Amino acid sequence: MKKVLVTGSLGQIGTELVSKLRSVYGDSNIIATDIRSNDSDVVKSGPFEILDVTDEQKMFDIASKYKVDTIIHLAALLSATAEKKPLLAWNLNMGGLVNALETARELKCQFFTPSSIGAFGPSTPKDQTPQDTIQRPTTMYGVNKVSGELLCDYYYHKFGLDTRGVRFPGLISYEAEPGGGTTDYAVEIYYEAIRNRQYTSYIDKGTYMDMMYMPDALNAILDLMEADGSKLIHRNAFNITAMSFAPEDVAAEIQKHMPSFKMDYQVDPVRQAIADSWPNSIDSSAAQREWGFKTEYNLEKMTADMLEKLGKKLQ
Ligand code: AKB
Repeated sequence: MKKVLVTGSLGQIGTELVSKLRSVYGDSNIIATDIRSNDSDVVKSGPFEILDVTDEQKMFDIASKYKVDTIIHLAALLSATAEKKPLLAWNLNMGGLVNALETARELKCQFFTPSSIGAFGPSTPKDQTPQDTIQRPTTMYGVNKVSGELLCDYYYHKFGLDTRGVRFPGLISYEAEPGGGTTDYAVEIYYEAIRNRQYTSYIDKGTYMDMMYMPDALNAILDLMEADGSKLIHRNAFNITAMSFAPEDVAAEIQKHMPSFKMDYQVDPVRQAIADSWPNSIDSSAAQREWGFKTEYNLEKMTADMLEKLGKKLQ
């Protein structure tokens, strides 16, 4: 039975991951942490501690107090916010990661942290981006993600720490909204469709990015953590994806359920430049081969589920 510390538990991934982990490993075995608190299930349904991930001593104290054997480090600033506040992004994203890795090393924990399609840049092959390829990102977030991938590899080779990770595409979910990402439009569009039957996209038509529905992302984390470590060649930065689409594709899919839905564009140059520097679609065959990565949701199935679940939530 695992005992897991999760950082950034009140974020988009953390909110759903904590509840999934609690259902699998038991409420008291999942220690949720975040820099803030609220009255959500994450805080109420099991152990919860306030943690600023730049405070290494506090992270170590919490991990020791609960005798955790696994750390899932999610706390980070996303791409668009990191571009607005690059120094804060460096300090939080890299400082938090190194503190989490050090805590894991001292307590001999298994370790997971996500990388992102943001770890690629304009000189990376754009279509079916290979697992191993050129990584020269032009964003602070991308610099953090490439550095993080290398740092996790380093802790594995140098200290034998069982580090694991994936490169997430844009994640779409209805429980907690993302914040400060470039792919957030693909979540906002569903909220606005239900609320106003209208969405103004800050990402231009024809801009393709990889995406994934949250249930597939959560299964990927659990599957990779449970996978046989001896079979993992790429431990820390597996390309994973479920679909690749542009804004007009998701609008057309929503219109199948909601014919009156309309979308127009008001392109945000900062987020558009980030999106333009990322792949159109990535190749996830290494993840499929090494630990059986698979997905259930394509754009059609995800849209039907999002509109139904979000519709109920916003009623
Ligand atoms: C972002 O847009 O910053 C994130 C990501 C793809 O890493 N959703």
